[in-house]
Amino acid sequence: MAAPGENLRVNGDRLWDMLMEMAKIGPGVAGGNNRQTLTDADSEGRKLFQTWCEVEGMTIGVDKMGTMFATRAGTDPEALPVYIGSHLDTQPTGGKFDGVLGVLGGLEVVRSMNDLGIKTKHPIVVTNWTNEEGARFAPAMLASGVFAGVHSIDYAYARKDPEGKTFGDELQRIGWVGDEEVGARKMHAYFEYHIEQGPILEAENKQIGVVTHCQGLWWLEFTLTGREAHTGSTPMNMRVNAGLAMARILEMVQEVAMSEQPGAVGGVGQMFFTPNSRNVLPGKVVFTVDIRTPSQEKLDRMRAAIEKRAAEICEGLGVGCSVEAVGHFDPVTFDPTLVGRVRGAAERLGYSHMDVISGAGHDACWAAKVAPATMIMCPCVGGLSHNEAEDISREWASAGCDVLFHAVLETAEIVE
Ligand code: HGY
Ligand code: MN
Ligand code: MN
Repeated sequence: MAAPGENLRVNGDRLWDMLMEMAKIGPGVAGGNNRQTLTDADSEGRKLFQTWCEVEGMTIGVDKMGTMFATRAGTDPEALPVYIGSHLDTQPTGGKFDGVLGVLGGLEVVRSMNDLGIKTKHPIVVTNWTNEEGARFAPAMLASGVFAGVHSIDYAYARKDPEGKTFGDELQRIGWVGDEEVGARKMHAYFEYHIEQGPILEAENKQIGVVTHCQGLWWLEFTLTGREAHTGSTPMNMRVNAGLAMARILEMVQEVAMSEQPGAVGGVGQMFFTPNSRNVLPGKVVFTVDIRTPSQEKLDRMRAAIEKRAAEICEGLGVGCSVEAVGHFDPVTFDPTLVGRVRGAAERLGYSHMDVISGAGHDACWAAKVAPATMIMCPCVGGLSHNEAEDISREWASAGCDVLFHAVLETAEIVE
């Protein structure tokens, strides 16, 4: 395929204005966003995205997981579309750019194509995946997982949030249950543009991350059962202390991850004590261990070690222990041809770049199971993400979108 001329660029100011406009929906308390999946704020963000797409002459399809597909027609109706996707849902204390940059960056590519009157053989479809974050309903990347055949839609609809509300009911409540069968769409290729969410690109002073792989992940949800008792009058030797067991397991997870350096992480972001009263020893503790590494061998070894040692810790304290894997994907290798187009676009455009492995999980990880897929990354300030202070520069945002523009045009085949 002929590569586009190096002078083709997106409208960076327009992209930035869209990002700031979307950031007004579901504001956080510290400058970021709390636009969690299937909330009213999520629905409002979806409507704004739909309006912007329709202004560009795109047609909107929605599937039964609520995922949105905005299509710009190609010249060959038989040609499979090139998809550009990411997510508009955020963490409870999320930033303005995680996921949103990829959806609105895709829309900016279409707007630039419209400005320049560019026609392509393959249609372009900009996608907003439902529940990428997995913050409210585990696991993460739920809708793209159903699309890729990893989860059934019944499993997805039954997932519950901490208040016991189900995914299916909440999707119905906000009025975003579409009519398309999930996964019926076929892709010619899939691109995802995303902030790095780590410190490497900024530290190496690179504008573009050429993403070759994504590390694998396990989310292991532990349920520890102790005995509720008075924190004051219960002698230490009579305690069945699930809280202590949890603390020792967290320390052990840190130790296991450190023993697998370099290139392995492990930690806990969420835990629930029951009854969660200051002067009652917890009868139940529920928490999710998140472990990740690009190495399949390390990933499996870490999971086995953590589950074995957690059982030993609990046995020693007389605490009940059960574990359920509530999230998983193996390390992902992205499509070398598409990765080469991203690298070639960065070079053609004169942007500094380096190959990176994605530390965070993305919908691209599941898209890669059903189509050639890859990612493009831009730096973020201090590598910070999943924090309301998440920040990027306008220059970084538009440089990455220029690379997306070129890689997509090369794949969708410009028609003169
Ligand atoms: O967990 C992740 O890596 C992503 O942010 N959902
Ligand atoms: Mn994301
Ligand atoms: Mn995220």
